[in-house]
Amino acid sequence: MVEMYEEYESDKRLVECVPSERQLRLQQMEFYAFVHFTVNTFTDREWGDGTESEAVFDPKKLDADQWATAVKSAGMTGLILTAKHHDGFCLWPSAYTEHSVKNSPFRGGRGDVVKEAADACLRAGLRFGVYLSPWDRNCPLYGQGKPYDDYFCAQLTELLTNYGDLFCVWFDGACGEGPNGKKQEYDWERYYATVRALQPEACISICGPDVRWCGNEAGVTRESEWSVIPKDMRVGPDEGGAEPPELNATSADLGSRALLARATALAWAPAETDVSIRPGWFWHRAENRKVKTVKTLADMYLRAVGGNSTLLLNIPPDEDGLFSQTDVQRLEQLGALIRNAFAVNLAADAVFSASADDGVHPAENLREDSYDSYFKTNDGDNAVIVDIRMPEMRKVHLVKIKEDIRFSQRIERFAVEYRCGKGWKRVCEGTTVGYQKICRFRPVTADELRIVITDSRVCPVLSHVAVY
Ligand code: FUL
Repeated sequence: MVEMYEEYESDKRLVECVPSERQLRLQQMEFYAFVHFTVNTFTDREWGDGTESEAVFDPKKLDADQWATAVKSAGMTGLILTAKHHDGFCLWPSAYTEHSVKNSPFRGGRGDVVKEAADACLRAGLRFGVYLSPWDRNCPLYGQGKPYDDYFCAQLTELLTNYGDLFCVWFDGACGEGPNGKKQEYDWERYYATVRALQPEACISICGPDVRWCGNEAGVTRESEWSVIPKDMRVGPDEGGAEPPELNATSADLGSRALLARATALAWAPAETDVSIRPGWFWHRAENRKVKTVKTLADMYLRAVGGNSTLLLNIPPDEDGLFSQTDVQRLEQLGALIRNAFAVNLAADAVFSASADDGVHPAENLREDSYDSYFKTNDGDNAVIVDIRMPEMRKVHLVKIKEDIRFSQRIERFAVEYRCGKGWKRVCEGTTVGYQKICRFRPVTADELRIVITDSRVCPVLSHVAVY
């Protein structure tokens, strides 16, 4: 083993990069909701400028249980609420500003939307998280350095201590000018330390170390989504000495072997695909007929959740404080579609075998969807064929493959084939697998399928394979 690792020195670095427990938990949540709600909902804007009167915030029928029920119906596992967007208006009665629900007509000035949402999530069995924009276009302290950081951390502390366990604190990267025309340099390390101290299990997302923005707001997950990327997005020159690329969240390649070889340090940074069910993040009457179709949403779901990313789908409440009926219906239909598609695992009674294993972790371990057991080959065996023999001919169109990412992300190239007479026909080819790959293809009728792994950074470790 030791000799092997010396031989594979550069690959060893890759497999040592693994998710933290909080990252693994969030990845397993797979699909969760974003809820964008603030004064913008009433002023018909996407970005408020901070001058809005608190009086405009008046959702007369707000019912967070309606949100939670709809979110649940889609099969989502959590909800992240915009506690404060760029306009600086707080959906909770913060003690540090007058620009909040406490000066609005909502519940006679005694309301707290964050509390109502957190409680509704608890009742519905959803996990709860908060979005907090560091960019604050209302706060007079913004742009003054430490005084604003003090203000921000005080508000963060309110959110981290009064609303139960949070699964995520979502820091938006947008940074513009405040009311006095100045920009603020955020003291990120201090913000992170505050979250870690008060909610150590919460992931710090996007502008934070735990979850990576997929790089667009259109719901497009990369074909090859890597969870191991260069730490701080910095790499050295290539072999020819060419200038290092400027990497950021939108770069096409964040995790190829060639790129990682030039990185001084690596980080586990799982992708999150965020997208709104409507064109805007906030509710606008003019977009009531532009709610994404179930087909579009299902495609995004398969591409993200089936492409080594989580999916964060935004549903904005309207002026009444409710999800609109169209949105609610789409969520219900999407949920039904997903539940039906994955209702019966056609490989549950199949015989699993492999061209090789390490003698301790056989292919039969792939039947169970759990990390209690896994399938693994010997060190150095980076190509392997996993065979799935079902007891009869069955019509299949989806194959789900999961790496055991506690051992990092290893697979670089694979294909799925089915037996056709004496030969094999390929139905899909892919690159990364990671937490979960869902391969979709035209339905075929077969009693035997196989997964051909042709390239892996080190010996592959899989936790589960299912067929639908
Ligand atoms: C962006 C913001 O500017 C948008 O308004 C929205 O909140 C999106 C999720 O993040 O940076």
